[in-house]
Amino acid sequence: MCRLWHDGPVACVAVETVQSRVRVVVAARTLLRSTAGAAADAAGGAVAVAGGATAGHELAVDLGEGEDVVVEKTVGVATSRDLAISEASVAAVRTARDAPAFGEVLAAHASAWAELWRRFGLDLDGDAWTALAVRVHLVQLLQALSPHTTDLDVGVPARGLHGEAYRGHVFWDELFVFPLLDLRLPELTRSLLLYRWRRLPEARRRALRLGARGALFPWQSGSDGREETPPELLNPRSGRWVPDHSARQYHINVAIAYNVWQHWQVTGDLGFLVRHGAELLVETARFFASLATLDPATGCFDLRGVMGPDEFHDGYPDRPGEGVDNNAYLNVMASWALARAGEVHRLLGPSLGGGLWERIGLHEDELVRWEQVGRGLTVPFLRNGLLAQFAGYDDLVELDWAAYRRRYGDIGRLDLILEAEGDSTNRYQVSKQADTLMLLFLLPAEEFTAVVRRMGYAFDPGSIPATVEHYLARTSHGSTLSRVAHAWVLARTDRTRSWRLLQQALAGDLDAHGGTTSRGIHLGAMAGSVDLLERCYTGLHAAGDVLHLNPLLPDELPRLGLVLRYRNHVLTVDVDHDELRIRSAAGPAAPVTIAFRDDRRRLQAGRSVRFGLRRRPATAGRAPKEPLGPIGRRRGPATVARDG
Ligand code: IFM
Repeated sequence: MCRLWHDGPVACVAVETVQSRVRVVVAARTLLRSTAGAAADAAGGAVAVAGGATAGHELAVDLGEGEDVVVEKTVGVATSRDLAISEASVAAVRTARDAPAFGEVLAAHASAWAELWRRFGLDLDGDAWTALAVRVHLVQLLQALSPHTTDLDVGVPARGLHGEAYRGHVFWDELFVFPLLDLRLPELTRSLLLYRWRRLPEARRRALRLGARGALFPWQSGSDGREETPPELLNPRSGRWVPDHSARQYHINVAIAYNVWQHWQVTGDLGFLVRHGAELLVETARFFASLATLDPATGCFDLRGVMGPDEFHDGYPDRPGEGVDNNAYLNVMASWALARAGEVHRLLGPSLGGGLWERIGLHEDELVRWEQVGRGLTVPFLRNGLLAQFAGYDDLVELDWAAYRRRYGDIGRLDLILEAEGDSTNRYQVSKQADTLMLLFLLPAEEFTAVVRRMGYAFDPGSIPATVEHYLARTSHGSTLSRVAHAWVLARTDRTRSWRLLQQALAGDLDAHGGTTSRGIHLGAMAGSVDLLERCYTGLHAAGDVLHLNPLLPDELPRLGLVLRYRNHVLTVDVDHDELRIRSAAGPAAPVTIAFRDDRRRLQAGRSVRFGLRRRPATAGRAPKEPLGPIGRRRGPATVARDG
């Protein structure tokens, strides 16, 4: 539907989206002004016209020689989903008609951006290119997600609002976006989490279709949260349509649970946890608990037929499309999510949570099952003792990376290259993007170690650097998210390589040559690369009631300044290679605890704390080797035989 008309001096166009029937109205006012001051007739000079396929203004102005004329066009936009309006056309026309003159509109715009920069700015010493790239990323992020978004029922489209790629669909990319927003504009994260919460009924239906309980969020979705991953994708190299099984990426649930937990840790917003967060945690955990199957041979629980973030393996070579078994990232994070759901259940208890537990029919025996499954999920290991991406990963063939690089140059999308050769990535030890290493992207080494040990494995955190090298050598970085995650996991062991990967991540959409930026920016990588500077290089981590910082800036970054929101405090964080300074603005926030390693201090609003930092060797910051705590069931690195 498209309607064109004019309402007095305002020219209007109304359109309606085909399926969802959202009405969008654009109304324009045009003013003419002679710079000589002798007023061209503003109202009479621009006449609104509408008809046929156009709506606009006809302009007539008499100008003397050497005289300039200013044409000022102001547009009002309204949609049928806007709040506090009567009807979209009425709202758009009134906005355009009553808008102040350009100077005033510009001043309001500049002041809104100044406020955004106060909220989102990063003060980077040293490298002008990095500072510029960060600002470009933040501008793009704020085009898609801003304070305007907080009142809307919207999610995080993977390619922003910038292009048609992925049809505007929402994936798991918010996992790379929310941590930044939590510390800058937490009310926005809350609103984006509510977008997921409102779609729980659809996610429950999806879980049910798989014969499971709880909720399974869609891998790709749009307006109503139903699974919308297209069944096939076109390989432009071969011209063939190839089946797309990526909807087996049930780790989408992990992303949502993790974001709920982070939001709770950073904001301490109990109201959010009670009303929305707890239900998301419980329903996502419930799904994993019911999907898990007990293997009588090992006494362990398995998650079978899944895909990890690495989209190169949708099954074993002889069973393509059927998913793989026991993806380490999924199993460990599912265990983590089950533990968080149990923790929230205990925390809210019957007084705060009673209504919810009753409404969703949560029974004691489920809590027992969460505990059993959370502790009993299989963690696969390679024959060399390192974590395996999934069961049977090292039965796959090693790729000759050098040969493929020589032949094709950019081999990011090895899946497409191999398919065009009549081969498949399913046969090889290759990853499109961080998969196993996502564990170290999400969990600090100490927490990761504790989770795996709770699952009964005598895990040695000293194996982490070798694990990082193992998977980095087998990753093609076919997703822009990959470099962000890898720069993160290298930050403590190889700062130079971490910085290099960050620079590549920052360049992703800036050097659009040959890329897909013309079809939309990569929102996850954009926000994630800024978050890397903010949280990874400062070692910032909110856990319990403590804000931990453990900065280790790369040599290329002499100083970093941030302004963060944490538990109602506005914190100015200033860090260089010698000192960490944190000042809390005066205000009503209750004191919080800030920790630099073991040094914990209370910080009141209006006061500051300082910590001296000692330069450490490049390997510092690894999880300490602790003696194993009491573990009920202890298993050595499991060798998981692959079926079929
Ligand atoms: O969500 C990502 C996925 O991890 C890799 N392919 C692109 C998706 C959308 O950004």
